[in-house]
Amino acid sequence: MVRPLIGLTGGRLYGRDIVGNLDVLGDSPVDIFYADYSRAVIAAGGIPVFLPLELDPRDAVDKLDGLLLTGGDDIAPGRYGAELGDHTQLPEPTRDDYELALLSRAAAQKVPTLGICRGLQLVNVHAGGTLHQHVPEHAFIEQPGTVEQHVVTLEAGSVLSDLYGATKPVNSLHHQSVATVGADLQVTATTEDGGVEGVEHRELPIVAVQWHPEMLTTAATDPIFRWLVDCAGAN
Ligand SMILES: [Mn+2]
Repeated sequence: MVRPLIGLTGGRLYGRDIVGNLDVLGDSPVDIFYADYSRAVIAAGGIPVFLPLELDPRDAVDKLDGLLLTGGDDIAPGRYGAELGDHTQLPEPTRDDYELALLSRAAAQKVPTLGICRGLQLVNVHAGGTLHQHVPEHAFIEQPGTVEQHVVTLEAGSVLSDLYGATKPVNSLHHQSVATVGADLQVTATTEDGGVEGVEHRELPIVAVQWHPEMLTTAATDPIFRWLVDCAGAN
């Protein structure tokens, strides 16, 4: 079997952000992604491909079998009609533009897509939904990402319940969350406090989770990466 190509999004730093770098490289862009994502994709049988921000999103998606929208900084609130909140990070218009365009192309081409954390929020904003800009009670950023912080309840009959069963303990490293749900999305994972932790598109192969499966100790066998790779392989 040919291993499917899975595109990974990431962030951008500069040489000056990297400890010990040479001054001459201070203004040089450095594209980054967390290897937990690529490791999980490899373990699930896929070939991860990093997607640089300058790559035409249509060219990228048309070569890919699947897309993984990864975690990262906050989406600019203007994307969902809100003002910048006191606790919201400054906008990164290039990454927002790029990932929204990737998702548009993936949806148009029915390319299987998994969103994680920021990726879930992006799926929701892309569908016209909005975000709560600060939910500190879900931001357990002082503890390792391997620690399960709360349980999510999965909607019967959904992809997520097929993968995990009725409930699942998860980590929680996010300070934003879904407020109003976008068009054609179904909420399929929730917390006791009413938080949205998983959404699925009603017609397209798009699944997104608010937790970080790639950081849990079970990452190498987490069925959500197998779902992405299997759907991508069948695409
Ligand atoms: Mn949470």
